Amino acid sequence: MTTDPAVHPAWLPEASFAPLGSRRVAVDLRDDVSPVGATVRAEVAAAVAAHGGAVVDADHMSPDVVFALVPGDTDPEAFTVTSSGGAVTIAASDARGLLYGLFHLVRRGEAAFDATDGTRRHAPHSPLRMLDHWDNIVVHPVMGQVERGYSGGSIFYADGSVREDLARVGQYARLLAASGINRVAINNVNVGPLETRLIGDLLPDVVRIADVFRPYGITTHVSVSWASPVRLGGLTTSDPASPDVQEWWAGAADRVWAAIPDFGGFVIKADSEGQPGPFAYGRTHADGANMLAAAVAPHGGLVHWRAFVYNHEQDWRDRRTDRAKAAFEHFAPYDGTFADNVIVQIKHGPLDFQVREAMSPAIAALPGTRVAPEFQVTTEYLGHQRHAVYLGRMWSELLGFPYWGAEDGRTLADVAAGRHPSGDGTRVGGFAAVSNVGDDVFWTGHPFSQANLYAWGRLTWDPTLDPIGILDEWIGLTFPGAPAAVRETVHAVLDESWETYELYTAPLGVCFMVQPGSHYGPSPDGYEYSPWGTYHFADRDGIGVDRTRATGTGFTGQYPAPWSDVYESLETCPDELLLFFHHVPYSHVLHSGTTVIQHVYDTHFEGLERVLESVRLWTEAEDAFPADVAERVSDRFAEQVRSTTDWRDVINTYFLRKSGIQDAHGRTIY
Ligand code: GCV
Repeated sequence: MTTDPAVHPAWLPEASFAPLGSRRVAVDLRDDVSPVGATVRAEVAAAVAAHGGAVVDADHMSPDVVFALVPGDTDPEAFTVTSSGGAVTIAASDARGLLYGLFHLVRRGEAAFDATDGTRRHAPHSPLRMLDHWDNIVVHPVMGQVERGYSGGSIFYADGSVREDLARVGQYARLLAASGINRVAINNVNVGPLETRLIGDLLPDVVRIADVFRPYGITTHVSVSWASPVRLGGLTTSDPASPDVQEWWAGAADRVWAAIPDFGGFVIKADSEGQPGPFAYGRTHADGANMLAAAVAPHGGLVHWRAFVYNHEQDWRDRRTDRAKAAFEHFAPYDGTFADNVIVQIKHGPLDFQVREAMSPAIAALPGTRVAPEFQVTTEYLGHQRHAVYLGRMWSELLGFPYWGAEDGRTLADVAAGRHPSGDGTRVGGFAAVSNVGDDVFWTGHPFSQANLYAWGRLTWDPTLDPIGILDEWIGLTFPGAPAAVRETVHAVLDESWETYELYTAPLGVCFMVQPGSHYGPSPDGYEYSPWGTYHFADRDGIGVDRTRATGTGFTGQYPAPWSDVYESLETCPDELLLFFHHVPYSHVLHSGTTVIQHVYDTHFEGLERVLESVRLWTEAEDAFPADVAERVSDRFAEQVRSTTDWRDVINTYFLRKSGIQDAHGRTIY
């Protein structure tokens, strides 16, 4: 719990502990000796020491707050809050529940003690709430220390090895526990030769990291290379059918769990973007996943097997291949065959974390499989934490997507919790997301991007939370006691910032109009003639990808009803996904009443206008913010304005030149 004063405290500044720390607090953990129990005691002791309260005996001294271990609840992370006459009791069957209860009190502040009398149980939506770090031990010549990281170096690694001093990881663990995250994968899914050794001779370093995460209820996972038996074990094959390979993995698992008995398991990216996998041996992803699963099963371990499998060496001339179809094609046929301890981790969209793309139909196609939808907290395609973009609303919309229509009501979040309409209710998965944290003093590059990390944790705990309410919590915690202007300004800048980003970047569900490689800034044809399979097919007459069954790639057929028909038909396809599913002329009239081309112009002008308005509001209020935050945010806004202007002019000019159709309002396009 030692915090480095040089590092921004994010949503746990000392002041947020005042309501708890100024009270008389009893901690009744019976004979619990768990590391998390020790954390609960230490957090309470530190809070009362800092804020004038006291640790008291529950039986004799009528405390204001009681933390009590009470047997009964089958969910070790759940807790109940009982309010009675201004006093509050947090009860849980496990210290982990008490820790979440403690952070619940911190989050609620004084309001927790004003609550009307009563008892309420709080429990997480699912038991797997994971962050994946794409951190490399060795700095990658192109991707850097943290792949798709925009927050400096890695908090885990420096100078080619695991950091000696992991205090920063401890602070991170505390922040994550206070938001609801309970698992972290510590290295990139693109696993290099050195990183492969994390389950070999570098295992003692993983032990050290797990030791730092454990007291905050966070389980450690490692990304492994499919080629480990060859790279580490000296075998000549990684064929999952080979008894030698099976034995090697079983031995590797034995060694890992002997060193870290509560280790979480392996994350794996196989046969994807150049990573090795079972295809090389003519095996399926089910063969591969189940072989690994058998190795870790005796230890209660999990295999997070990623479904991001597609052909990245596609010929753009070949119109039959549609990258969007790949995950479904590779995984749906094997539904029901994955072992109980395999979690198939599927990106929320069928392409790659775009600002707007359709939902992945693969997520709905695996009723007999444990599924974890994967999200990106780091903003690879959403402005690299240089643009102020709050993602809570986007995630909330995605998590609430009714895969079988509004009448059925079951959502993406329901599937993650095992509530698939054709499932038996036992296939409980969870959530995963790529972290946005680095060794930056603000953790996330843009100070406002902290709100995304916070929101991700909160939504994994309860996907039905109001994302603007979560943002409000974050503001209150991060800027305690700040004048009203701070709250108002952050809301004004962030509440609709996802929609704003969509306005000034790729329109109507067109994807990948970004600079190849970096994925920052506009490049409408950047991926148009590339092997990556991400095309929009703009020509002089129109734009969009025909993914219909009638005339296109047939992707719409991967959806359950009603979406298979809703997306198939031009009449019913929602405007925001029109170009994801259909190729239309620029003169096509949207449901909104405007044409495609005019929509492009209007939204790109509006997007920049909105950003300039945000900057105006920010400039008026920046003095109300802490000086270090103000300085960083102002720098980021300067870049956002430059970049947004670029987006507006490049996209508008591209479409004017393609279509030859003038802007109806005669604005400047180049
Ligand atoms: C870790 C995208 C990113 C890659 C990333 C990959 C993945 O393609 O650009 O950097 O690799 O997704 O999710 O595996």
